[in-house]
Amino acid sequence: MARHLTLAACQTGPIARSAGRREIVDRLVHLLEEAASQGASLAVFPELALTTFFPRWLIEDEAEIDGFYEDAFPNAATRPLTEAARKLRIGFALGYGEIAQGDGRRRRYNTMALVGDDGEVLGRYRKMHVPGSEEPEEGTTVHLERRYFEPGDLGFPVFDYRGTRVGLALCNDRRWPETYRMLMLGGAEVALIGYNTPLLLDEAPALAHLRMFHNHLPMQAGAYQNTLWVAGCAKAGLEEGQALIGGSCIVAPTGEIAAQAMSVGDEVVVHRADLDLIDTCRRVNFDFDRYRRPAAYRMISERAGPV
Ligand code: CDT
Repeated sequence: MARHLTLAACQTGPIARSAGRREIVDRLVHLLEEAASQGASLAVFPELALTTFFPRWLIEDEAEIDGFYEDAFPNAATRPLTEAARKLRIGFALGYGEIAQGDGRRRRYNTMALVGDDGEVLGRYRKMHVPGSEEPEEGTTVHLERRYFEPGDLGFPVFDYRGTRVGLALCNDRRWPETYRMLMLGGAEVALIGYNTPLLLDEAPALAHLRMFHNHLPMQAGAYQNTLWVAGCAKAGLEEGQALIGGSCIVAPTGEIAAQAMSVGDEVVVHRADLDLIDTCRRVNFDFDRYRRPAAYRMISERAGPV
C-alpha cells in the first residue's frame, strides 16, 4: 500500500519582543488549526517560535535572558498547543529556548520538541551547529547564539511518528551536509527544520542577493543526496528592525521544492508527501547499503589527518 504523510510548514511572521507567551501560543494554535484543516498530519514551526529572535541583542540581565526560555515543555503557557495537537490529531515540531539541568549545572539549549498527535512529547533535539559569537564582533551582524546556547548534546535522534521516521534540525544545521547524512543514517525519512535567518549580514553584503538561494540550496541538496523529505519553516519578516527571510518550503527526495511560502507573514504551506518516492530515489541513485563505502572514507580521512 502506498505510504503518504501530509506535511505542513507553519511559518510565522515577526514576533515582537513585547509579545507574551499567551498571544504567541494563540497564534501558533491558529496555524496548527489551519494546517489540520488542510489535511496535514505533521507540522513544523520555526526555531525559537515562542519568542522574538533575542540573540540579536546583548542582554546582560540574567532574569531577562531567562524570560526567553522554557524550563519545561509543555508548561502552563504552551499546553494549549499540545492540547490542540491531541484534539486535531496532528503532530508538530516546535523550536524554543530550553533551560535544562545537566552534569550538576543549569544549561541553556536551542531546542526543538516533537509532539505526537496524542499531544505527548515524542522527543527533543538540541541544535548542534550553534552559529555567531559570545560577544558582539566589530563589523559583523550581532548574532549571539553562542552566548545564549550550548551546542546540543543529543546527537541527531530520529523518532517514530505514525510509522514514519522523523528527524529534527534547527536553522544553521540545515547548511551542513552532516545534518542530513546523520539523519539519513539514523533512518530518517522526513527532516523537520525551523529557522530564523537574517536577510542582510554586515560581514557579507555582496552575498545579500543569495540569501534565499543559500536557504533552499542545502535543503534541496540534503533532501536529494539523502533521499529525505525536508520541511523547512521560517520565522520571517521585519522583526524588531531586522529583516528575516521567509521561503518556508517542503522539499521532495528528488530535490524539488514541492510547496513554498509566498509571504513573510503567518502562512501555512502543505504538501502530501509520497514516502514511496524515497525508495524510488534510492533505487535510481542512492542504494546506500550497496554503494556507500564508510570504511574507505574513514581510511582516507585518517590518512588526511585531523581537521
Ligand atoms: N538562527 C541561525 O542559526 N541563523 C543562522 C544565521 C547566522 S548569521 C551569523 C543561519 O544559518 O541562518
